[in-house]
Amino acid sequence: MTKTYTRDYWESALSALTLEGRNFIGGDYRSAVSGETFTRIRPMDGKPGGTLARGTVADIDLAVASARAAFESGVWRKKDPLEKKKIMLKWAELIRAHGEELAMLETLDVGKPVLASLNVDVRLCADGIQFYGEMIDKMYDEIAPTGPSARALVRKVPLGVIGAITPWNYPMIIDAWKLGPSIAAGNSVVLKPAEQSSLSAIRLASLAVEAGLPAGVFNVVTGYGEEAGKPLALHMDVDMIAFTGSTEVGKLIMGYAAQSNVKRVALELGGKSPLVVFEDADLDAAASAAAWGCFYNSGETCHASTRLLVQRSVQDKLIEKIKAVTASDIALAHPFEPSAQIGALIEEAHMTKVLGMIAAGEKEGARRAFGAEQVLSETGGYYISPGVFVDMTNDMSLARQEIFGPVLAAIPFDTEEEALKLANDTIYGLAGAVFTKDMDRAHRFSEEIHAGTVWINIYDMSNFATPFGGFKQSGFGRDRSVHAIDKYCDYKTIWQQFG
Ligand code: TXE
Repeated sequence: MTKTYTRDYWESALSALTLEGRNFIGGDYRSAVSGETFTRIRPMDGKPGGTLARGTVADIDLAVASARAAFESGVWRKKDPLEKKKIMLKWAELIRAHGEELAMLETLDVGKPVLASLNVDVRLCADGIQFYGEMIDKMYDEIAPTGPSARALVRKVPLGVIGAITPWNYPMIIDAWKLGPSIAAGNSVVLKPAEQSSLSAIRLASLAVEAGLPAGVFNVVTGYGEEAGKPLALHMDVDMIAFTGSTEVGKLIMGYAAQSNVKRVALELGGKSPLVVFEDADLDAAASAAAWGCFYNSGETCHASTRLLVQRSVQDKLIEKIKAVTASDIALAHPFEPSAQIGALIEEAHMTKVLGMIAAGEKEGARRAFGAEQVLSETGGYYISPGVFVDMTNDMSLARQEIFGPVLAAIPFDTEEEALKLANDTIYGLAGAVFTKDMDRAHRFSEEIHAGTVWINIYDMSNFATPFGGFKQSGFGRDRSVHAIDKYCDYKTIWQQFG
């Protein structure tokens, strides 16, 4: 029987919840070495949320030492593969079993509807840990062709200590994208979650230990980017940084790696993804995809379909349909309301930034078709309604900058050639989509869009079997799929000469 969730249900669950905001190092909770904390303000109502350890270099040093000791001891990497798999699968089960609690933590931090946290974020986090757990006893090494006088083993070995720095838009999902493959490969991890969204990461770490993951294999240090993220990326004993966040900070991470120990780097950065609609497309399907693709998670999605390139002849009709879908399907409400499809933005400063970008866009001549206004201000939270701007050109700021709010920029085109040029006229290359009934054109076009993922007649469909990541300034390295394991490993040749 499916459970009915009401706002009252979540309110009372919240009052019973203990918020743990300390670091998790070496299998245990630890206050920051400095003793300092900071308070998270809840985006749904502007009230104080969890109190978190304000981690700095001293905490990073402790966590890296703990991760290194676990790695060197072999307590995890040398464990029987079947045993390791069982632990990862148990961890995934515990995540599911604590789904409501984790969903609540995610919603308190991020402001997204709690049912989305439960049905999407928690589910995909558990699925991710399970996916990589299941791989552990199915990974084979290679024997190179050498001739009969020698045997060369090509072993895929873990790198050592991985630093993961993650953002606030899908904390649990993105954490799982880093934790699953890196831990499955035998590494130890120090995770620095975004300062806005650390609660779920701390709980994931304690559940991992409960599942049997040895202490020190997965550590969490909370804190600000400059204070905790930077020392992690600069650390001489960290072998790799797996980062998801802004392109600006991604560039800094590359610099830190170069300035320290030439650690490896994988970056999943921003986007300004085009959704291209030709006049022969199914406009209802395109409208629904454009609205959900851009507005889901309040537009705080790196691969959001923020640029709508639409053939001029169907522009007005499509915008009307997007307006209708948004009004009927994408309810904006307090995150505990069962009807809510989207909730609050991450924080007041971000809401102010998004409103500023909207105002600047209007000054440049972008015309508001609907929405994109601050709403529900009486709640104390940070809400912007989904909105569309029309009469745009691709050089306007709303079409170029990653807004990370529910704002869609509609740009008309006349020919296929022009559409392709516009689609690729961006510094980013994370995702894109094409809507047309002409399958030759769909495939021609999807081959030519410079992006890590291209959808045909749909938006934002994926599963764990598909790699995710970007071209150009959207970064490099892939999360998800069996290929994600590769970046947490290296090849080692062991040559044996006979006779
Ligand atoms: O990201 P940051 P912010 C984009 C989006 C958003 C903008 C700013 O456009 O509006 O970035 O968001 C850590 N050394 N994306 O400011 O700063 C930080 O603590 C080491 C796209 O939150 O990149 C957090 O853990 N670490 C994106 C993580 O980096 C540092 C998701 C991301 O924060 C650091 C989020 C430093 N000097 C934002 N400075 C996506 N690709 O999905 C910060 N951090």
